[in-house]
Amino acid sequence: MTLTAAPGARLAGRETSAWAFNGTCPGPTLRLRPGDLLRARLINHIDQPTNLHTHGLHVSPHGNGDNPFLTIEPGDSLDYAIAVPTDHPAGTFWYHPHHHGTVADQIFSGLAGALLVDGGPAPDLSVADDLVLLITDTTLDGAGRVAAPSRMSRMMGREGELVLVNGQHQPVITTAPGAVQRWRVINGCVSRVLALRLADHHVTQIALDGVFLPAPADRDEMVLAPGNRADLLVRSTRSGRYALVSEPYDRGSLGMMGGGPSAAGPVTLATLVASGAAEASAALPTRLPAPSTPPDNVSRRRQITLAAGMGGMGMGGTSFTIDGRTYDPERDDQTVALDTIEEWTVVNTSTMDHPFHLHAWPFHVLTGAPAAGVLQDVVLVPARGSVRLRIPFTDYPGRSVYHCHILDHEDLGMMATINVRP
Ligand SMILES: [Cu+2]
Repeated sequence: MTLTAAPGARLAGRETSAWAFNGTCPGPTLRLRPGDLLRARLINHIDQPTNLHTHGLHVSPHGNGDNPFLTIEPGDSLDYAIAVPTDHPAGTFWYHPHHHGTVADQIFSGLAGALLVDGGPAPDLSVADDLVLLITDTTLDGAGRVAAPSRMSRMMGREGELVLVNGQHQPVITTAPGAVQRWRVINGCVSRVLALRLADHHVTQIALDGVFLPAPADRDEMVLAPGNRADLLVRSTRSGRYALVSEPYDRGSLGMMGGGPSAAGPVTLATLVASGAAEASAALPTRLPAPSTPPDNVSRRRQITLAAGMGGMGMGGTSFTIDGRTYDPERDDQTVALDTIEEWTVVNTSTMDHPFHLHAWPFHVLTGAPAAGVLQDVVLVPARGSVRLRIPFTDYPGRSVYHCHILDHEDLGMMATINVRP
């Protein structure tokens, strides 16, 4: 397939100069199966370098694979070949550009899409609808241009005035009482943590970051850091209109930059409208495919330190570092032996939360954040806290990156490299 990044997206019902993949925001939903080879030609018709990241896929970072070091200059194209292993989890992933320095700008401008892996072990879900809810945020000016962030908002991680679901502002989702819908919710926001709540409902979470949970879990509120995904089963028992909102979430703040949640109240994302003849209430699954358990033969432990704060670089000099350094693509920050298990303690010395994301090699959360019991790829590291992760590096040699998924922080240098060597 071909993916063309170019201006001219329709967003929130308006013609804009935002960017789109293949003319739409979000871009086309890519549907793959374990064992597939994704051949994608990315054509760059925007005015800055770009590239492609298949977020959450456990695939090779090498060559023309899921390689964050590639650069596609304006006017150029690149042929990606991404082989999905036959044992890949079937679930919800997404894709977006990952060219260091402009990742936040390009996603804020509309470049993102869903990537679903079908097939593989899956529960028997008799759902009436299977919906992707790719949530992004942006700010448009009166002329339909995407607003540039202030310096302060880059420091805190920009949040857009418009929170969109599949490029639409507060769309309506229709259902029938009793019917079960699967919602594949993707937090594609540059910096915004979503704290999802559906009025008068609890929802049943069945997967996190594309992997089925050990058991279905009832949720009143579902917190998703930027990059996280959750698959939810939603069933309305009665007719009515129910708002899907994101509650204010306090990510903390840096020094004098003002604290508290960025939004004063809940942000309405969509409305679920249940109407019509009631369907026989479909059963929710009680069992899900058996999860992988954290392997216990740890061969090496490391500490990774995320820091952000007022540096010594003069007035307003704020640095975003990992282990005291800003990103350098030429440097190997961690060298890992292929076919080993490692345990990483990710320490956050700053006064705001940072979502930690490792490409290509998903991890188990052991302590410090809710342990989902499955491999995941983004974990919110709390302010002045730490998380302990167990990471199987049992396949895929190659170089890739780990970083803060507040993408403004990543662009400001809060990223580092990992080299997994045979
Ligand atoms: Cu951060």
